[in-house]
Amino acid sequence: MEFDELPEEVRELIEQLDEAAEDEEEEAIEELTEKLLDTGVDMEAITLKKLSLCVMDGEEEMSVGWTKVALKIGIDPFKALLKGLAAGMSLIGDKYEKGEAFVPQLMIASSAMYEGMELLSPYLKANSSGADPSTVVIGTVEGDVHDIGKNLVKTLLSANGFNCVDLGNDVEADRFVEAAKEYQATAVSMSTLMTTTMAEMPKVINMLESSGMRDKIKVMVGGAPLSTDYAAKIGADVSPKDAAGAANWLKTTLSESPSDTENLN
Ligand code: B12
Repeated sequence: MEFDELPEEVRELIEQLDEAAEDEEEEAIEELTEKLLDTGVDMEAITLKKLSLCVMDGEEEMSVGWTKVALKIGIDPFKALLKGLAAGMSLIGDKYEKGEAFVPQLMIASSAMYEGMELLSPYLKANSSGADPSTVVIGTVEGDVHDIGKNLVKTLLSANGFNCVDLGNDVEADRFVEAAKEYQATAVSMSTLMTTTMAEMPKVINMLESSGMRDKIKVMVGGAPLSTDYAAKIGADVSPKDAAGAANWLKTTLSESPSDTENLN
């Protein structure tokens, strides 16, 4: 989707909608959305692209405005989150890695993502079968403060009916194990974005083993530097590639092996 290739009339309406979003003018947002729909243009593609660009540029009001558009035109809220808002974090992340963006821009971008995400959260409905929710202990490992991906995993797990105990970031290995025991967790989800902190993950798994909890608990690990090979090597159950994969894997696995969902005693 390249905006330059859109008809001029459409580009003008998009610009007006940007301004309405920036000024938080609800009625104008609604009206302009209708007008854009009337042009017959692919509004879903436009909105997803705009969501990612608003996050990349750290435009909080515009991110909220375009999230309203996404809801109005009925984009699946999970899609709006992952292919729109979160995709914008990846765009700014790539720029950062190329030296084209800096830490303050990353922080502003993440605020723009969270603003939109807050608006979506009531629509990210629990998708559980009515069974008691299983508990997942979730966190970013010790030494690592990156928590945007971890928060996405939490959002998707919660939306799928899991009860998440969020330990936050920079979490010491024994806190994962203590929380798993305290909350009788069915699974532990660990994130890390840095190669230097990956070795925290096997520590947690070894502790779960030595306390006799490992065979009753699923362990998911994730984050950009992780591979499925690494996950297998350290004895994790799986390393799905993204937040949606994590929620899907856990749901499927638990429904296939109900005995594994029994609480720890
Ligand atoms: C944003 C960011 C920051 C922000 C973090 C803000 C926050 N609250 O999280 C700030 C500015 C604080 C930061 C700090 C640092 N950062 Co930084 N940061 C990034 C950046 C640009 C984007 C990360 C991000 O949020 N991506 C978007 C999210 C959505 O993606 P994600 O976390 O990967 O999550 C997805 C998947 O990985 C997966 N996932 C995540 N967790 C889990 C868990 C499970 C179970 C599963 C299944 C899946 C899963 O699902 C998500 C998608 O759905 C990356 C570069 C990059 N392009 O990734 C560098 C990067 C991670 N940072 C890096 C570094 C080095 C640092 C610093 C040390 C300082 C520095 N020199 O920049 C400090 C770290 C201090 C510390 N002790 O932790 C390096 C790490 C290098 C390495 N390989 O070790 C990177 C790769 C940049 C680089 N190339 O230098 N950073």
